[in-house]
Amino acid sequence: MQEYLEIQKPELDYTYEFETDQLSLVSECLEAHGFAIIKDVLPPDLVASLKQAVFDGTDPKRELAHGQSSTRHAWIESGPGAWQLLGYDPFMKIHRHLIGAKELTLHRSAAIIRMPGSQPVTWHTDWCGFSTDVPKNSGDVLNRGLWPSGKWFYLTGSRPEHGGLCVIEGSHVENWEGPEGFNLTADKRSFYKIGEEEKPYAGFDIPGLVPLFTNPADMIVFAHRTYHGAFPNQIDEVRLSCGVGFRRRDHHIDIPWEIPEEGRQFLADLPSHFHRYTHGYTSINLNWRG
Ligand SMILES: O=C(O)CCC(=O)C(=O)O
Ligand SMILES: [Fe+2]
Repeated sequence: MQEYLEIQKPELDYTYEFETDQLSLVSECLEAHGFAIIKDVLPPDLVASLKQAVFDGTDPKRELAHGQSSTRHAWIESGPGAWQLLGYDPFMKIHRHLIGAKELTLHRSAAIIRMPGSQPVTWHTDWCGFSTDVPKNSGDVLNRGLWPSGKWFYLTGSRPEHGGLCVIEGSHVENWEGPEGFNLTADKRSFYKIGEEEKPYAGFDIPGLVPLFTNPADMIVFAHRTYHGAFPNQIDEVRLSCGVGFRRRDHHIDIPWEIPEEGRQFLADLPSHFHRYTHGYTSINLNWRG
């Protein structure tokens, strides 16, 4: 495997890292380049307890082995550890700004553990709006919105050697055709090198690639279409990340699944002062097929 220990933070000719009081600049950067970083969103004690909540919600018995990864979907349903974010005002203020609405509903959430030796995440967009066919899976139901995607905390830091996130600058614009030297896959969710097999690309030799370097308290935001991937975790530290996303409360989604038991339990257990965020909550059923 190629090594990614030596990749340095790039010098770009624009600013993409902002403070929590520069949210209009964040929006402008998202609009212009497709991604942004908000520095120091979380206090250190919250970072520490979120790390614990990522383990508790994703691999409570610590069974993951070297080289493995695991994603906990609907991580917000895993308990009070995750709910702390809802009670942290500076975090909610950022989301109200990004969504452009005062009343928000929990949309999607996830936590990810990538063990040392885990593989790269192949290049993709999270957005499922290229197709307007009847939904075939939960992504088609939930990921066709036009609000920012991403919104991750890499709680052990993002950097190339540690399975960090990388994005392709400018890949968020409509009719983007892929990086130079690549074609989009037929479904437009990924790309492949011209002349090679048509399957999501897993390499990091791509024009426009921006490796993201963040501290545990920093929030990574990208636009709904932005193409991204993640490096393999090549160091001896478990990679932990989590993200919680919202949509406008008045954006109703008709779900074709029953809210699973864990989702119902979450709605029953969530303290009443957080019920303002669960109007129209969909939970997720990854097994649903249309
Ligand atoms: O694990 C990562 O760093 C990226 C995850 C991701 O892009 C996804 O879950 O859609
Ligand atoms: Fe993704």
